[in-house]
This record gives sequence, C-alpha cells and structure tokens, in this order.
Amino acid sequence: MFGYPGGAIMPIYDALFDYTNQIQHILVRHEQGGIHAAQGYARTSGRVGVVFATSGPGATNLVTGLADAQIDSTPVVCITGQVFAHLLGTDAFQETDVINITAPVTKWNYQVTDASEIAETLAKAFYIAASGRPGPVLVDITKNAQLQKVPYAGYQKCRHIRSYRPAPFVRSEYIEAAARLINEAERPYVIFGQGVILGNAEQELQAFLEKSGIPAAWTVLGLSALPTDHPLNMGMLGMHGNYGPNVLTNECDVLIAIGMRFDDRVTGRLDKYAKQAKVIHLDIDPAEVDKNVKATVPVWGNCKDTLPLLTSKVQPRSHTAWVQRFKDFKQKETEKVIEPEMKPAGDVLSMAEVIQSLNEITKGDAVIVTDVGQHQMVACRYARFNQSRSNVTSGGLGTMGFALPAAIGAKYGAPNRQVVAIIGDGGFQMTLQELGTIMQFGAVVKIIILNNNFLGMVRQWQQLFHDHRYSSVDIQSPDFVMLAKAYGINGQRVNDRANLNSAMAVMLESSASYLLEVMVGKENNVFPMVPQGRGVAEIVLSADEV
Ligand SMILES: Cc1ncc(C[n+]2csc(CCOP(=O)(O)OP(=O)(O)O)c2C)c(N)n1
Repeated sequence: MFGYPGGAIMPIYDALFDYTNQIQHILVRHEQGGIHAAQGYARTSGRVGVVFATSGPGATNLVTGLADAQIDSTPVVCITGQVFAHLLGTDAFQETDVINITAPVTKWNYQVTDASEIAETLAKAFYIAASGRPGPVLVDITKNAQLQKVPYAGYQKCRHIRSYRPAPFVRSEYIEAAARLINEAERPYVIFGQGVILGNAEQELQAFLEKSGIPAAWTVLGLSALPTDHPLNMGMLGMHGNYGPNVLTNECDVLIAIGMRFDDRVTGRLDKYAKQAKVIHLDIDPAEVDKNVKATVPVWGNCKDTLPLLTSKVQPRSHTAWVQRFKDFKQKETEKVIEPEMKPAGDVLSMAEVIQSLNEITKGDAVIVTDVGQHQMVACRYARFNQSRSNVTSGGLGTMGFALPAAIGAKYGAPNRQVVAIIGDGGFQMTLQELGTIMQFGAVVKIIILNNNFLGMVRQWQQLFHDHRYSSVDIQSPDFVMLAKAYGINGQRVNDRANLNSAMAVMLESSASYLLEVMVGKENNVFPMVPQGRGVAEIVLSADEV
C-alpha cells in the first residue's frame, strides 16, 4: 500500500505499526503520487492498489488520481481518515466533504462513522473495485470509528451485493447474430481496448483473430494485449495512431469493437466515423454500448466469456487482400513518417530513435510507463511489447505527472521486470518529488526524460492551429541529472546520437534506479495526426497537409 499520514488517520497508522513485517507501506511524497503508484501497481499486477490518506488536503490530493483511475477503469481502494463524527459539518480542522467531492470520480464511495461497519465496508470496497468493469473506490472513516473497539469476526470476502450486477448475462442470440455478420463479411476489422487486458482475455483474443483471420488495431490502453509482432497486429488507432488503422476504419464492412469505449481521441468526428460498417460491440459495461457509436449487434459480457463463444461460431478465414491494404498503408507511413523519424537527416535526436534504441535492448520485455504529451504518443507508436500488462499510461484523463509515481507502483506490481518511465520535461516537474520515494524505498525504476525544452504537445497545437503563437509553452528545467544525484540516483545527459545506445545500455544494465535525460529536437512534431474536428480518414502525415 501507498500512503501519507496525518491527524485524522493516525489511529490507522498506529495499528499499521504492528504489521510492519506483514504489510509494506510505501511513504510517498504527495498523496497524488500515492494514488498514481497504486494505479501503476494495479495495472501491472492485475490486483487492487491501495492508498491511505488523511482528511482535508490529504483526501483532496487524491482527486486527480481518482478521476484518472475512474476513466481508465483501474481498481484502486482509497482509505481516507475523516474528522470525528460529532464534528462533521462544522468546518472542523481539515474537514472536507470528501464523499461529495469524489462521488463523480469513484465507482463507489462510502463514509463509515461506526467501527462495526468497517470490516464489511472494506470487503465491499475490494469487491466493487475489482469486479465487472473495475474502478476506484473510496472509504472515508471518521476518527471515532478508528478508535472505537468492536468484536471482530474475521475478514469475510464479499461475493455478491444485491442490485449490483458486475457482468451482464451473455445472450446467445447476440453471439449468433455477431458470428453471422462476421462470417458474411468481406472486410471485417477488430479494434480492441483495455477490456481485453482487464478481462485477462489476451489468449481468447488471439484465438479469435487467428481463426477468423481478421486484422486488428488497438487503442492506447489496449496496447500490449497483442504482441507487436503478431501478424494480425496492424497498429494503433486514434489521433496519433497509424495511418492504415485510421483510414481503413472507414472502409471495413464489419467493425468488431472489443473492450473499448469509442473515445473521441479514437473516433475523431463521430458523424464521419465508420458510417459504412455494421458494428459489433463487445463490452462488459452495458452503458458503453450505443453511447458514442450505435451497435448493430451488442455483445454484453466479459470478453473472456464472449470471445470463445464467438470463436467457436466463426469460420476459419484468411483475409489476405484486406490485410494487404493495411500493409500498403504501413508502407506509405514508413516512407513518409517512420523512416525519417528513425533516421533523421540532421544531428538533432528524435524521440522515435530514443524509443528504437530502447527496443533494441529490451526486445519488448520491459514495462513502459509514459507520462502525457508528445513523448507519450511517440512511445505508444514505437515501443515494442511481447507480453500483456506492459504499457502503463494515463489514457482517458491525460494526467501530466502520472508516470514517475505510476512507475514506482508498476515496479511493486511486477518486481521481476524492467520498468522504464518515459516522461517529458514538463510532466516530470509535476511529480518529481517522488524521486524521494525511490531514494527511500529503493524501487528500481529507469527514467528517460525526453527533453525538448517545451511543453511539446501544446506547442505542436499552437504551431499547427494557433498560427505559431507559442503562448506559455517555453518551460525551463533544472539540471535533471544533478537533481537525481541529490536523491542518490545516478544519471547522465545525452546530447548526441553517438552516445545514445551506450547510455541506454548503461541505464538498462544498472541494478539501481537511473535517470537518462535525452535532449531531443525542440520543435519536432508527432505525426500522423487526425486534426481535431476531422474524420479518421482525414488523417494527415505532415504539417503541410493540416
Ligand atoms: C495536469 C495536466 N496539466 C496540463 C495538461 C495539458 N498538456 C497536455 S500535454 C502538455 C505538454 C506536455 O509537455 P511535456 O511534459 O514536456 O511533454 P512533451 O509533450 O514535450 O513530450 C500539456 C501542458 C495535462 N495533460 N495535464
């Protein structure tokens, strides 16, 4: 568990003192760091992340992480201390109405004012956080309840709550209807998201694709569910996704959406999105079906259950000519974007070649944790993966400052894996205090700062859509390598290509945490791009086409 103590949660921390050998509590440097670490832990381990915080400012510091976990369906349980029950509503010291503040950003929240409720509430909290479509839960416990003594019958796992149905019933008529559409299709196309990972359905997805021969593309949160090298993996969807996967969305005849929610960054303009296609939507959350895109056939349920049913009913096919269309687009993108980014003409390093250097050593084995901005999109586009639960990023909320604490949690969730955080010079400065957590607890995290001396993604938009008016994006940074040294973390700065691979190797071979600052092109842009307000088929490959 990750946390930070304070007045209203002191009895819980006092009890924790007796469990030092059984429970590892990581003292973070800020509660936001605590919840992002819990998210990173949940994403790599598949278990529920736990955070403790005190009342008032401790609790409000959790809000960004709760919103992030809510939109990215991450199972987290937050336990906050609260003022004594008799002081509630009196503006007591460090009192804040955490239940109302966090209601829209939690799957469930609840205030406990009597100790007799604690055990049952916590059992419910873990059940709700992890079941069905996962999400964050917050339990607020008043100080009197923490101090009160009650008889305790032992922990009883919660397995059912009346009126809460985590997964809808699978309806066989819809499986039949979906299979019929797929079997009649000439240009079927699978787009998948994090639902595949959350449902532990990676093998089921692969079996479905391999039997049906259908090409597949992923959302940013679905990344790593299908190995990069899989022959039916066509690449990334969305605003900075690959060329073919976007354009061909508007040419497929049956679109099979699996565990994804048609986010606007994926669909672009909805009235120009896949209008020609019949849509099959597999999702555990009925509220997602028909929310943004009308489904011809809804397939409610966990895709771990629904995919095998579908696989058993689809005919073995190989859509060779259709798959070739993706490859042709890939060729065009390679010539116009990928090659020039991998081998830039001048001396200035590109973000893509840094990711490529990383790939060459990790061979797709590492967990990659990204922050938010240009570096995030470049990392998602180019990083290679050969196992699931390896890509940790803030997808829905786009929270700068996510990566450093999330990487710490990711390492606790996957202690035997190499964890590499890729962060911009702006985002790093939002939560760099968590270097102190690394220093104190020794989680081995490798940190790459892609430093373009700008708030790069905002600068790119100002260049392309605001006539080069660079308003407040020129950000200065401290000496990151010296800063890391102050926290006992080794590092170095790379300015030129000649040193990149050797520095990358030193970082990855280091048995301790390490910070690599790489100076990259100041005004490099991320392409392709579906400009806001355009359809996915209007994706552009360069600034001239915007
Ligand atoms: C907390 C937060 N504040 C503001 C933003 C808006 N925003 C999105 S990307 C970005 C720039 C990020 O700059 P940097 O971290 O240097 O990464 P780069 O884009 O240069 O790779 C900003 C300000 C955000 N996503 N999150």
